[in-house]
Amino acid sequence: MKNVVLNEIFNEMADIMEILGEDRFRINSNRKVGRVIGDIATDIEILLATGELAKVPGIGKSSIAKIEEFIKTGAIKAHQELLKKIPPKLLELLSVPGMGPKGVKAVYDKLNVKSIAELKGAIKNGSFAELPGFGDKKAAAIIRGIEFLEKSTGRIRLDEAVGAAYIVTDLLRELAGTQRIQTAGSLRRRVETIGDVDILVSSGKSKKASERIIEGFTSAEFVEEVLAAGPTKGSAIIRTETAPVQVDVRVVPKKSFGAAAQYFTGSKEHNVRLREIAIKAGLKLNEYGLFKGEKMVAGEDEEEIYQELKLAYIEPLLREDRGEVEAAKTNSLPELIQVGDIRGDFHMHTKASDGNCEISEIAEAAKEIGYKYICITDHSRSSAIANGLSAGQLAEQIKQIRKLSEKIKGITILAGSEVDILADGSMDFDDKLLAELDFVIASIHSGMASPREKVTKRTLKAMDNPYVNCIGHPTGRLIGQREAMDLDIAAVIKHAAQTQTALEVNANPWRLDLKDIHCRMAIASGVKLVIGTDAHSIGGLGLMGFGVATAARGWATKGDVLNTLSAAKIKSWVKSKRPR
Ligand code: DGT
Ligand code: CA
Ligand code: CA
Ligand code: ZN
Repeated sequence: MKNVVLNEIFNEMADIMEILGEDRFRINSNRKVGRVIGDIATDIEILLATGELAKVPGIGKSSIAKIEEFIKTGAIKAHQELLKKIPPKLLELLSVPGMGPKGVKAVYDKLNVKSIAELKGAIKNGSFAELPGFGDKKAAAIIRGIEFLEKSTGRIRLDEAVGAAYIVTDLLRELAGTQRIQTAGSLRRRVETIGDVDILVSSGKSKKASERIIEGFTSAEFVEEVLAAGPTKGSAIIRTETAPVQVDVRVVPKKSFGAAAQYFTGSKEHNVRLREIAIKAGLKLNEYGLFKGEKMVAGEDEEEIYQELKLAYIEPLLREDRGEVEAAKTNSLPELIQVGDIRGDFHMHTKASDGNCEISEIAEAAKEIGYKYICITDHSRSSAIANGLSAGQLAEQIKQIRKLSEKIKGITILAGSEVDILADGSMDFDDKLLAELDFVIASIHSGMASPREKVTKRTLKAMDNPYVNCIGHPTGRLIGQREAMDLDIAAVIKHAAQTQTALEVNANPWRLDLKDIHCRMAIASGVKLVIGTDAHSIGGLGLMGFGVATAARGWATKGDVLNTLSAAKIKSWVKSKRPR
């Protein structure tokens, strides 16, 4: 669909004209065309072909000619001409939070600033702050904007997005006229990183109600910058505890709420497949509903859309066009694992290593969640910075755990360890001690930058140990901070299947390791997954949902995940790998 890129081109033309100080009327008209195109859900090529585009308010003859030109040639001459009139890096200034076309025009005209680098210079030498209407405060805000831009890849972690969505939905719930609220986009699909947060709200019939909701959102105290505000859509950067986050709020009519939820949940690729199915069935699917001619056949609830397309309902977690549409046709979708299926948590740290609570405290908290068991897995001695336990300390801890597990009723405390895999692939503790444990996670915490062959061999060798039950955070990545090891994942999965070793889905949103597609590969090879929160505090136990969602995005069912078994079954599973 060319709508998105056309929306960008018209906006860019308006921006350049504004920077160049051209005619106000023509600037506004381009901006309006951009916005209208951005709001249209139907493919603009179809609208053009059917002549319907001429009927869309706000798009005049000359704009239609430009759109036609773009569809035929892939470019618009007027746009190319405008680009030639400005220095090549000038438009990058617009990506700095707080810099709009007016600001860019001012620094370009008066200070001859042509790039972000030059903007930084102008702020440092004080000339920026001296511009009329700017000042020190504005200069400081722009510097923060540049720093943010330099730091960010533009995508945020899942937990940051969840936090931002809470802030906004809490407000929306308070606003009069709000009926239903639904987070959509990549956040609803629980993708490992999020570009922006999408939220849908259904409102009553009146236009006023919708405007009030958008107004309420864009004027909220947590809003740092309003990017766009229209009658049914608002887009803003909001402040959160960690990072600035872009949030898009759309108000949709009640009768279209399900269709909008379906459309804006995406993914784009999934939507394209659905639209094809609709067309084949002589129907039309867009964000307003599923239509047969003029008649709406579904729209208020998402389930109806799938039903009317003769598909089983597809969970948002699966909507990536990775085979889910085919499976829905033949009613062979997996029954995905859910948080409610989880009976225990396998990975957590206490005060004994680098955690911040006692075994008894974390056990009580786990019991509160409803778990039947937990496994205490403090670090081993080689993880010195994480205050790893010596062999003697672990032996003591095992005794302590046995006593506590007796004493605290209603939950079983398993004795485990997160044992370092040493450089040669051997274990940080000897087999005799490992044999005393109920469950052993083996993890790499050093030498992660080593070549592929080395890190792979090291991991395979660890799995050969009959006391190793699981490889912790197998690739070692930290999202946005550290690359994954260059691991031969296929080899690791194959060996895990051969050695009856589970692979961890580390639920910490910094890790989500294994990631979704690797979970799917593991499951296909019959490898069991273990979901561990890697909690270092009581609150950390609450991260389980991220791990469950990641496994489910890899099509995991209850049977693929060890956490759904009873403690007794876990013990017999562990026993079956050990020498008799
Ligand atoms: P993100 O924000 O980059 O993490 O990813 P999404 O999936 O949230 O993408 P976003 O925010 O651009 O759009 C939200 C959803 O809206 C997207 O998943 C599918 C739908 N959507 C947006 N643009 C288009 C489009 O041009 N065609 C179709 N079919 N769907 C679109
Ligand atoms: Ca999004
Ligand atoms: Ca969005
Ligand atoms: Zn850990």
